[in-house]
Amino acid sequence: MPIDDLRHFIEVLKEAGELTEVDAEVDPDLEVSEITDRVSKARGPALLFRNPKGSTMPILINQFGSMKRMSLALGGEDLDAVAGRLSQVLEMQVPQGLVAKVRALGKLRNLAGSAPKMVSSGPCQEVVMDEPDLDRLPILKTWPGDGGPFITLPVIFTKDPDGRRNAGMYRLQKFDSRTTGMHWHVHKDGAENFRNAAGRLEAAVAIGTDPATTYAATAPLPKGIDEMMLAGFLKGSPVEMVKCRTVDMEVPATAEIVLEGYVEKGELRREGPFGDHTGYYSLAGDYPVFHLSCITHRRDPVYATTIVGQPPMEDCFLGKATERLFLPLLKMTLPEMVDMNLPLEGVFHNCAIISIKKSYPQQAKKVMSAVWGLGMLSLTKFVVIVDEHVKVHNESEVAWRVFNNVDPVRDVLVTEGPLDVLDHSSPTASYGAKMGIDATKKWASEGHLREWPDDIAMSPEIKELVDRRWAEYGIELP
Ligand SMILES: [Mn+2]
Repeated sequence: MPIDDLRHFIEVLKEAGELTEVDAEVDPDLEVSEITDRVSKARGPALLFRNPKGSTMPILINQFGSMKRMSLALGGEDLDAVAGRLSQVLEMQVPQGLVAKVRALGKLRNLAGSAPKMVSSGPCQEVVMDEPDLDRLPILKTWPGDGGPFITLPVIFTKDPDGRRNAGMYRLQKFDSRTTGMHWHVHKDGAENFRNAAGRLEAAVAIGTDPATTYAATAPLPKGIDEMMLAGFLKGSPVEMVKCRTVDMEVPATAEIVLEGYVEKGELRREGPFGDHTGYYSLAGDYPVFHLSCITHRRDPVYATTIVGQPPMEDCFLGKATERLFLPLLKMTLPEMVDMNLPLEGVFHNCAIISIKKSYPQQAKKVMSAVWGLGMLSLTKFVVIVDEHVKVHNESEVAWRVFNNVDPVRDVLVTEGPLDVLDHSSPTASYGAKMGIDATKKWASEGHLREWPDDIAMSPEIKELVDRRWAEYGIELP
């Protein structure tokens, strides 16, 4: 059964033994963060704080914080299986022959069936606040050096000048009871909608959406593709949307809390610092101001949030879901690609390890160049290429291959281009140097002047012999 709202997901987590409820009073000012950080680092459960200090709204945090919960969030299926279904739907090739045509029609229906659906009313508007008042929400201050409290798991809706919707996730620093920052990075669709807006840009923020919708807002979809369609596909039923009350925007009907408002061209305010997912504070900067015109919510709303910091944290698993779901799509552009690992320590923008089936000289460098030109992957700082048989998720093996297979003069490519805005290592903000490392076996046709040695491996007959003999002795070998 599709998980249609956050409450349903809380039940699913409870049944799976993946939720701990906390009745003690906890302070949204740093205390929730310290508890969650420890639980996160120990790969512990999701947490529902029922009595946050200063608010009547319970806090749900760490809902995505393991591969198991990430998979439960998307319907309980293995993520590679979800990826397979997704790539079938998004594979828009010209049909060849009748059978392919019929199949393609089926796929199109599948995609259309995932489109969001307008409904006339929804629980997210059960309660309308007289005056928008953010003080009623248990918004966390997460680290001591933060510029204030931040809303960290919002699904933010804007429209482009043609009326096409975009959903993204950008942190919102609470400035006062009715204004926040709007921290959309320059490379994100929300920021582009703002650049293209005539003056005022309306926005709506859904907090506490069903987990597929929350995930979809973080997915690196090409511009113009509705994240709500992906959400509908992932959860197996269309996302129901209701019209906002004060802005021309639609929001998921079952969201726990909705903030409506606008950002104004030309108005910037200092935002940050913020203890970020890089494990460092992202520096304060000037960002647009989100003015609230209305807050609606469900009766007894649950406030969903997350904390970021030194990995591993909850966001690592949202990123891992993207790594798995988008791999088949990447392979359509890069058919030589076998597998990809975005290691947690690289916080997604800083490192991609990719295995390839190499068929011609310097193919590794071709793949690096492609990565630096592909959507949000283009921000990747380090790209490591290994041969097809190397297990990219075994980082010890990858390190071994890199340290032993690389001639730094020949096998390293240094270039420049856009970097994630959160990168602090570059002397300039939002762009800088990138490095590709070709750790594949080098061929004579790639100018390798000597013989390349084989991997050491025991012969299969001896392996089989040892398995058999030692089983007879009743001794278990590793
Ligand atoms: Mn988008």
